Amino acid sequence: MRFLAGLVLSVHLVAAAPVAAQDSAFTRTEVMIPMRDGVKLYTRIFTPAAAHGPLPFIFVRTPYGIDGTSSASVARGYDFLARDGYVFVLQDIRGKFHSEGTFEMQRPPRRDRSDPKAIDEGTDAYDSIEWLVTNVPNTVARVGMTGVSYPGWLTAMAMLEPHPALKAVSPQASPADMWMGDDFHHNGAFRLSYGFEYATMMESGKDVQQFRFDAWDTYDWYLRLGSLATVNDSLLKGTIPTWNDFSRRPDYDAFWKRQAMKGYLTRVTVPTLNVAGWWDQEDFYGPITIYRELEKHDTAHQNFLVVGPWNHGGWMRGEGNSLGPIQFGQATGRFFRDSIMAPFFAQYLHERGMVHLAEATTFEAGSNQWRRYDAWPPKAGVAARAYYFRDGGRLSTEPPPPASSPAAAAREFDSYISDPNKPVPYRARPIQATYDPRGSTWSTWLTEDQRFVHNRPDVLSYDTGVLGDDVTIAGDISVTIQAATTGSDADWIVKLIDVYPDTGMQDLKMNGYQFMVANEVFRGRYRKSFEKPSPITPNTVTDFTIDLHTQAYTFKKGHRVMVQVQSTWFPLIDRNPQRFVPNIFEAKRSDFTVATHKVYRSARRASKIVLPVVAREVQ
Ligand code: PG9
Repeated sequence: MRFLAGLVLSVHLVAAAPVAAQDSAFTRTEVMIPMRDGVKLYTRIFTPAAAHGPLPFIFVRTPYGIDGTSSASVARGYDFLARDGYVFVLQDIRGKFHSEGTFEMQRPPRRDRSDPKAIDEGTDAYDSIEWLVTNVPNTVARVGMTGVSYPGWLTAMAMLEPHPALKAVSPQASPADMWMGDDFHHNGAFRLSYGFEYATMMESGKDVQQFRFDAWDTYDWYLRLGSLATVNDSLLKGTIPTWNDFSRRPDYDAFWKRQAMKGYLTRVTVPTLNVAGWWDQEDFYGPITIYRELEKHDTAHQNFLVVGPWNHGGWMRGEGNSLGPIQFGQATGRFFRDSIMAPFFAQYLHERGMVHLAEATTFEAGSNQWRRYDAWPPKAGVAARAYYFRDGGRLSTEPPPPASSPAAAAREFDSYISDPNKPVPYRARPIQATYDPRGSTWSTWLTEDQRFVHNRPDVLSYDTGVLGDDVTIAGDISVTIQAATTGSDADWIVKLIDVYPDTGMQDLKMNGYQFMVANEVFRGRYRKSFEKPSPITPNTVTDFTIDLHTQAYTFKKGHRVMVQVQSTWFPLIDRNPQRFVPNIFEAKRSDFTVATHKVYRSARRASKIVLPVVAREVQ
């Protein structure tokens, strides 16, 4: 989440007729724009005070409130666009802050298109654009929409059936599928802390309200909750619709599928600049998925991808020289804004200049270089290379040799005890609430040094040893775990890590730093079907294939490639009881059981990570 201006100011009086206020760079006008069903949406229009010719629009819709926006914050936040001359328009969406109507978390597209009064976020964008191009003086009917995360998703919704004046969009960090890979679940594993805190924040009132924890370290707080079956009885009393959806719809059912963008992305309607951050703690799956889905239909070559070394929305603020302690040696955010996003909108809205945007522009951290590709994942110059889990914690391109006997093969595994009552924390404690205004490490947790869990008895590690050459990857990463559990359900969390050299780093804490390059969780019950979970047969080796998504990264000579495997990641992911129950939200306290997990690394039962390694001549 990202508040537009970082501030939420006192409530303004909103009149039905336009109200204009003059401040430095822009003239601000506040209007209530009527939608097709009569609901009115609160909108602020910032017109450049010194504008000459008629100008196009940049339009941002948000559920987070526009009270905090002022001429100064627009001039500051959109400086790189303002230079080209735009009328900026910001709007509270339906049901939030000063807008009328009812908020629905990621309202899906309307079912009945023949009903002229049926609405969705796309029609609200359409009706707003119609009003703007008709009513705002000294403008041209050319509109660009953009936004990060929820506003990014609103941008994507607007492009499905675009108003004719919508000429370009940049959906940034937009979720695409909340059950499969974005804020609320990953592969069906529930993102407990984010899901709980976001749903309560958005649905406790018309504004946004942080849930008040009576603990600074939410690790303890969530553990004390016990089974999630208690949440509605003891805390929420059924008042948070999204929590009710979480708890009643644990599987990938029609509700989650209808909400997901995938099925709607059947054409590229306007030039589209998709933006993602490699270390986005909320929505990385979404923008990559939207790009890929649109790409299938991009006959006119209007669909582009940019991925940089950023956290959630990091490209829109600051210089982007670093993230957490990781250095990139250049102003990656500034580069994106000035050299990609501003020229993109200038081309399509001002019809000025031609950006020679590559199909995919990706930042390769490690070697710290921007790369331009004509496809993502790259189609040429990359070969899949398997790294096998081996004995002694080794990770090797050599597959395990055949064992001397079946009995010896049966001993070729590493095991750990996974105790859901003592889950592995996902970031170093104290784990402050996600958006705790007093401070929270949430926004950079993906860059944290994984040594804080390395060598825990319930975390396995495999590494290549010191690399003699750079290893650059570009494209998709996949993991296969051959594993058995004494329980009947289990989570598998896999982390791909760059281990920095033990000595020689100028910044002393970076010596031996374990930097997570990719990661994912897989909930074992969904290995056969996301719609119909099934128990794992205890003590039976089972194949789990996990998509670790996509990356561009160089593991430098002198570094090591490491993989860590664990079965809890708390409270990011809710605890799997490890005894199969139809709905984990209804598990009893007694269902949470200790299990022994075995990860196999024999010739017949090989566990491995497959990396898209860039061929030397292409590097
Ligand atoms: N990650 C946030 C979000 C987007 C869409 C739905 C739910 C949450 C956000 O930053 O807006």
